[in-house]
Amino acid sequence: MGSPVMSSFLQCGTRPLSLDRPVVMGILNVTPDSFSDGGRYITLDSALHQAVQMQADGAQLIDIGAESTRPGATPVSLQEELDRMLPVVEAVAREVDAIISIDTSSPQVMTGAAALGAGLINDVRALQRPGALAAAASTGLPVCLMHMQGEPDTMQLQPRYENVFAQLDAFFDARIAACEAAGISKSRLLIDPGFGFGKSLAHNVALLDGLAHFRRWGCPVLAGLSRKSMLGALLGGAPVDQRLHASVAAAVLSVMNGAAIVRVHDVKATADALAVVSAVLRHRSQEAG
Ligand code: 7PM
Repeated sequence: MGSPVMSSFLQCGTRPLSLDRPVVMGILNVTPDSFSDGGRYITLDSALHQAVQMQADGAQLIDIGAESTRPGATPVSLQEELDRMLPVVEAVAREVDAIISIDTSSPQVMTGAAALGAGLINDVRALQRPGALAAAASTGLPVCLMHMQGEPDTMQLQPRYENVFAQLDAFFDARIAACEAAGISKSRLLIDPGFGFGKSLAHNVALLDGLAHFRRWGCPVLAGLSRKSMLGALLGGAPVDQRLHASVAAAVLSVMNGAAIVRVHDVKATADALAVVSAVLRHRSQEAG
């Protein structure tokens, strides 16, 4: 038996999040196009119900998002994003024993949600909107910086890289420097290569295989592959409701390759699979001592 390894954790507002075992982040969409009854807003009740279920199924983080980043989606106004998001953040913070992550690029949503008890900022635009760096800094919360090439409406048209790893390195170097200059220390940052965000299938596969590369900054790596179209493509064109097993495989590979957190829709299936992975990884670190 080796000596105990240093344990790692993130302070998410008032709550500590241990990263000693793989963490499941459950996805809670509060976009009108994310549910089938055609209603304009997801109901507070149904959002709460989903959050409670995800926590019971093993999600330690609940990622709440109100702005659809779907290619071709109509942009959401700030007021609409606030109106959808804040009541759900407030209710989940009060009722659910999980840390709330907010999937937003809007400074006003970051500060509003933080005041209601959110514990982590997840920004697919890596704090590049005007005012986002200062807003995120003022919350004191950890921030997930995701890489995206282009903007959601056009990013999948012709993704091109000279060298995808080198380009992402340069991006994260610059964003980490910008965060540090704004008073967000590296110990508050998470890194996410942004699967599907301006990447071809070959890029996505290379990034999944080489995920450990992104641990170079010493920040926890977050990976989101759940139900994404790259998995549909690998299955020969499977629709989104036929991607569960591929999503679980992708989550397992992510954690085997060094991800600390996986962002998923199917919490129970993922948490069960990761219990096996976690046992093997703990065995491995004991052997290494
Ligand atoms: C349409 C297209 C709907 C894409 C939803 C999506 C990530 C994220 C999203 C990710 C982090 C999805 C995405 N993906 N945040 N937000 N990492 N940090 O498939 O990969 O959920 S939205």
